[in-house]
Amino acid sequence: MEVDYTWVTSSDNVPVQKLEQHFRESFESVSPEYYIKVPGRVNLIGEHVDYCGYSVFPMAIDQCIVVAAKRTTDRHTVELTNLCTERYENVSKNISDINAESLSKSPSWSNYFMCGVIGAREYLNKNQLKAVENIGFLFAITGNIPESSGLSSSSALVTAAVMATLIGYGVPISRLELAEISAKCERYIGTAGGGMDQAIAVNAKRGYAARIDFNPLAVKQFRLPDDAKFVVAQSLAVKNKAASNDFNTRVVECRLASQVIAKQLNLEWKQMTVLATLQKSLDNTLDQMIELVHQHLHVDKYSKSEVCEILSVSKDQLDELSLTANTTDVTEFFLHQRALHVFEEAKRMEEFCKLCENFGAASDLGKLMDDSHSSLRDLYQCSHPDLEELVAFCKREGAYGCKLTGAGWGGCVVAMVSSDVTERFVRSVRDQYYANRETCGKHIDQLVFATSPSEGACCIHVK
Ligand code: ADP
Ligand code: NG1
Ligand code: MG
Repeated sequence: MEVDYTWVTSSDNVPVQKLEQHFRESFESVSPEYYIKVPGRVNLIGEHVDYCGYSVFPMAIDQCIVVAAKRTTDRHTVELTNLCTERYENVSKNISDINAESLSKSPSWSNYFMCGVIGAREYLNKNQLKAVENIGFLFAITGNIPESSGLSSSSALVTAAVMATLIGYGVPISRLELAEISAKCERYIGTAGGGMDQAIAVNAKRGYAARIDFNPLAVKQFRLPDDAKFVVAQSLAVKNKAASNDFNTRVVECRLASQVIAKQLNLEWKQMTVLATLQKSLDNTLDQMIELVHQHLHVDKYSKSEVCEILSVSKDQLDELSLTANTTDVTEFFLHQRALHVFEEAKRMEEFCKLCENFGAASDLGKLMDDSHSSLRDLYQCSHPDLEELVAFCKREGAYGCKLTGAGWGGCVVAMVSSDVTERFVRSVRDQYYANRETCGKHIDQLVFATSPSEGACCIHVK
């Protein structure tokens, strides 16, 4: 059987030919029927605001997850094998044994994939489920998105799993719906994320960054300035977001900030689960929301008892109403700082979009990225010493702006540099920044690379 590999040629180093071979070796010499490719992303601005209901500005990158797939009719199992590393063990599960509750127990690679399988099955109605009851799957996975580095390897994997399952079942879905169900089912792993990663992975267009709005989900394509390029570099510190409660603590702090302000304003505070809902119900501007933060949230940390007292609830009630399963033991919350970051970052995102629309100066865009990073470090406290060193290096080398991208606590930075000097810039990071650092055997081209907006997810059927 002939496979046309040209659809992945833009994704350097994705060994699709090897994947096909690995598939055949793993699954009794049968060949894949179809392939799914889903890209990672870099977020230019609007960091840690999607789960508060605010808009973001990411673009897809060339690095991607690729799944080779075949349906089976003689067994009702999902069989997984992964070419990336031996750490990712083979897994075989009966489809009826996969359930959402068990997935948050461990953020293993296969559990991310199973989130997608469940997400796809939840999309089916009863009749459709009955019609596919004898279908099982063989899946082989590879990819080159640096994992746990803020480039959204997790969402590319989950979204690919949703697509691979729905396509196998022959169930059509719109791109917006696909993004929404992929975001929902990734939460089964335990992280209470927003929908940025899945929305861009599915809706990206080559050559465009996108502004993504939520509630309802909407995607608007944006041209980036011609005179600037974006360079991604790894700090070498990794952070799996589902392995600690740091990410969810931020989500919860934003929720509590919203509810504490709402209570003080005599609003229905239980409904104010995200900051954007509070803003909407007050019909306020972002500047007015910033004012409210200063008026109603103190800078010192809040204890859990203090939050309970303000909201007039017991600790158990607070756990139930506002916290996630892995944040019930958190004892202190920084509400002022987190809410201030979100409202100011939402403003920066709006300014960034306006500048892109009006062909604004690259230096002004860069300044917004710098301010975003400072806020993530100082107010949101999700930077890392290695990220700080890398940001400082990029700024010294002349980047217009530089910030951490994704959730932080490690992972990558994105630097905006003049198109004329991109090659020189990448060379300096490569030759000077990484020269004396332990790079854990990673290829230098994976550590730092210039990137331009890539295409969203696609499926290729083998002829
Ligand atoms: P990211 O910022 O990359 O999205 P996350 O902490 O959200 O980081 O998710 C990282 C996890 O996603 C990894 O620990 C692994 O379980 C899974 N993952 C990422 N890439 C792959 C891959 N190529 N194959 C299998 N699992 C992967
Ligand atoms: P990463 O770091 O790529 O896992 C996470 C969230 C995003 C967003 C960013 C911060 C998930 C799946 N992803 O991305 O929704 O909140 O952090 O802007 O939860
Ligand atoms: Mg992720």
